[in-house]
Amino acid sequence: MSNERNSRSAGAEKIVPTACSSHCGGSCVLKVHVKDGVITRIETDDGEEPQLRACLRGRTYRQRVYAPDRLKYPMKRSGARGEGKFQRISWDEALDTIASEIKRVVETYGPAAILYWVSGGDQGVLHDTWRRMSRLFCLMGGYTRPWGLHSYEGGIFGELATYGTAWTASTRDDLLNSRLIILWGWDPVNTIADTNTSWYLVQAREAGIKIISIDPRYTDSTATFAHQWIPIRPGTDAALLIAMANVIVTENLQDQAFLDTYTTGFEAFKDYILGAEDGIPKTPRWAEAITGVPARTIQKLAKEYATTKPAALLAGIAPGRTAYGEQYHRAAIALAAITGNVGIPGGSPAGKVWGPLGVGRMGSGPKIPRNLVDAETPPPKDKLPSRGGYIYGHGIINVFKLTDAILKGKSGGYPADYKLLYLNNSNILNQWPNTNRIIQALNKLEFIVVEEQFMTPTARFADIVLPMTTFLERNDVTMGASLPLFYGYRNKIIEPLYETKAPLEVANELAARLGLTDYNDKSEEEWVRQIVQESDVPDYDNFKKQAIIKIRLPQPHVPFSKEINDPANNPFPTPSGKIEIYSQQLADMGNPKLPIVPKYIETWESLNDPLASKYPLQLITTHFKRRAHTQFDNIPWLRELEPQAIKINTIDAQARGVKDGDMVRVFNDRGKMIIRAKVTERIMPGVVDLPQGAWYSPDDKGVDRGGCANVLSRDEPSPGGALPSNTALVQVEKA
Ligand SMILES: Nc1nc2c(c(=O)[nH]1)N[C@H]1C(S)=C(S)[C@@H](COP(=O)(O)OP(=O)(O)OC[C@H]3O[C@@H](n4cnc5c(=O)[nH]c(N)nc54)[C@H](O)[C@@H]3O)O[C@H]1N2
Ligand SMILES: Nc1nc2c(c(=O)[nH]1)N[C@H]1C(S)=C(S)[C@@H](COP(=O)(O)OP(=O)(O)OC[C@H]3O[C@@H](n4cnc5c(=O)[nH]c(N)nc54)[C@H](O)[C@@H]3O)O[C@H]1N2
Ligand SMILES: [Mo]
Repeated sequence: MSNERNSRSAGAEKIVPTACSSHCGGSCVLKVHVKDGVITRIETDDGEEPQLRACLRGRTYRQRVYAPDRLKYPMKRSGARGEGKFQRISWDEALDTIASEIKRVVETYGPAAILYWVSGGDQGVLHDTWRRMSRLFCLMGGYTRPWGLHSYEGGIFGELATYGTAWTASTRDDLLNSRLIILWGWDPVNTIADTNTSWYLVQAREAGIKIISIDPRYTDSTATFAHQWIPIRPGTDAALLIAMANVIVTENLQDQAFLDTYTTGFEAFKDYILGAEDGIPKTPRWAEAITGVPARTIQKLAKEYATTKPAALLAGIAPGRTAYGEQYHRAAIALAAITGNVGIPGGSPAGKVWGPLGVGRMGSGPKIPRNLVDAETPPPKDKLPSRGGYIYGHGIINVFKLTDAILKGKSGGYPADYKLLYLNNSNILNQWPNTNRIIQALNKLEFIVVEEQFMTPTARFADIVLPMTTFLERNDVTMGASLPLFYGYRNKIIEPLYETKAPLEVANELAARLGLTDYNDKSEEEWVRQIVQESDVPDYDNFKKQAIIKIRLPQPHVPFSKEINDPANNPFPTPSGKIEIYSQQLADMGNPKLPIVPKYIETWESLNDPLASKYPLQLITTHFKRRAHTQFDNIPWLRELEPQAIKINTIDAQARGVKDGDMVRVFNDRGKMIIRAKVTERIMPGVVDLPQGAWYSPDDKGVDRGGCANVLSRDEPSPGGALPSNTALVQVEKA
């Protein structure tokens, strides 16, 4: 019996399993109770270990599905952009209008004038990726597709430059083989990155493995797992790593045999760290002045890392979301190589701590024809090749340059003038840097379509808003980014509410109106079947019934073990076949901001910037436990947990006469907000933290009352393409 029919059979309550995957970096089991076609409650995995237990967000999903503010009907804008005035229209009117606007823009300006962006709002293979609409636009001649990942473009850059691949993550069970674990800018208790990371860290702690946390905040992870907390000024991590390398080399603690066998360019790096290159030895004292970490602490940390083997330097991705964040990632990788911690159990290649493993296989859905817009535009100069299948690697404009590109177009040197923006699974007004500038950019566009579940800050700027299903109202599959790794069947548990539609259905109807007769010949069910057939899952019907198939790995996944154990037959995928501490590819780029060996480059808006006299506090914008970015911010049960507030150290608060719970004004030249202050010792002086993802909600003077971090952030990507969302100076005053 199909689950659809299950859910409709009167009276009896059914429990249908499915996989939550809501842009949080994890993926978990939900067991959804349904009675008479209505979800009555949600439970999670209570089966054999390792379980995939959902967090508070997954367990409140019922409130999200039935939220009174769900978008119910297609709507067209009837007021100014951002004003929030909309009027209900029929699906026919909505789709006819969108199709005719797409046609008009392609005919008048050419396909490059169409921008399409999709983020990770949800993670179903069929409905929620960029494929279905990319196919549609490519059949129309192409579209402008930005490249770059919000999360860890700095990490990808560092990994590609040094290892030649961005697939460097280990499975978390390997942590139990370590003797020392360094949580570098990482708080997995709150920011999920694989469902069970905390579970393995608990076991590591219980096994007596030493854990050190390096973070401007005394995080929940620090409190729960760490033996030592080393606070550090944001954006200075490369300096700390480079000083550690200085200590290791000065004391001759490097793994010279490893360096000789597997790496190139150590000598050039040595010249930099010892000062032969520029006359400045990168000593602990040098780094103390930059990072705020005492020289003695640096000395001890360096020796401990070099002499406790194997050691896992877990390079979190947040320090990489700073200006020149790619240097932090390159320096971390260099340090892992210098100490011979690459490719061995319990070590860590110190690439980004989170990312695909290359384990398991899943089909991919609709095929995408060649994008002629990409083909006609020269590739960007600063992008490294062989991105290892990263989907956000294609395209011609860095996503964080898009605001500028919309505002300036050809006159600013961009390949086209941009006119139409189509968005799904993303909330860019809130999540891209520099909200006020994005507002200007959105106001310049001729037509904006947003597919959404809620009237988000971005949707308020759309000309047409399309009401979409949640994943519980359609069939799809996903691959869980977790340990255990798993294949997840996302069962359609209830019928679509109100007039919502599933993404593929919208694309089908648009394609028909655009005359694209060969757009799609498969139903949802046929697509899901095909995707599963292309995967390693043997039995479709059983998969649909069980929903979760855990992949058991015989042993922890250790990246680069082949390259280390049998180097003759397994060169690294770099031009030299070695770990490239020195990169000829970067030398060829000739960009001094992308140096050939990892270097510390002072960020813009650092404490030495003259701007610091006006705006003396460094702002970081962390991921929040009660949201996945902007998602779930409107869910009452979750709102009860913790209010949106800016965290400020007691010393900084006292200097401003601010008490815990007071309202404060936070501002810089880019924007202003009024928000509650959380006064705490758990953040270092000089740094404030405003959790990202709160919904932008300006008052009538344009002052944000929602606490949207990007009102304050700067829209300039790091040279390697990263979103520098942890680099900004602000001032805080009592409101
Ligand atoms: N609950 C929840 N979980 C999530 C998400 C979410 O929105 N909510 N989002 C998911 C996604 S898509 C992503 S990309 C990841 C993001 O995951 P992360 O980037 O790891 O998360 P953050 O909370 O931004 O930052 C982690 C830690 O880095 C510290 N930090 C910030 N700047 C610096 C710095 O310059 N140096 C050092 N040493 N530390 C610094 C912060 O204080 C914080 O404790 O999280 C995923 N998981
Ligand atoms: N200042 C600052 N800014 C940041 C960050 C930071 O750390 N600091 N982090 C960055 C990072 S790492 C990331 S990944 C991005 C995240 O940026 P986004 O991915 O844009 O943020 P989300 O809130 O996940 O937005 C997803 C939207 O998709 C909608 N959605 C969910 N499911 C569906 C669906 O099935 N169909 C449709 N059509 N819509 C759906 C949700 O309602 C939501 O509005 O933010 C980035 N921005
Ligand atoms: Mo992300």
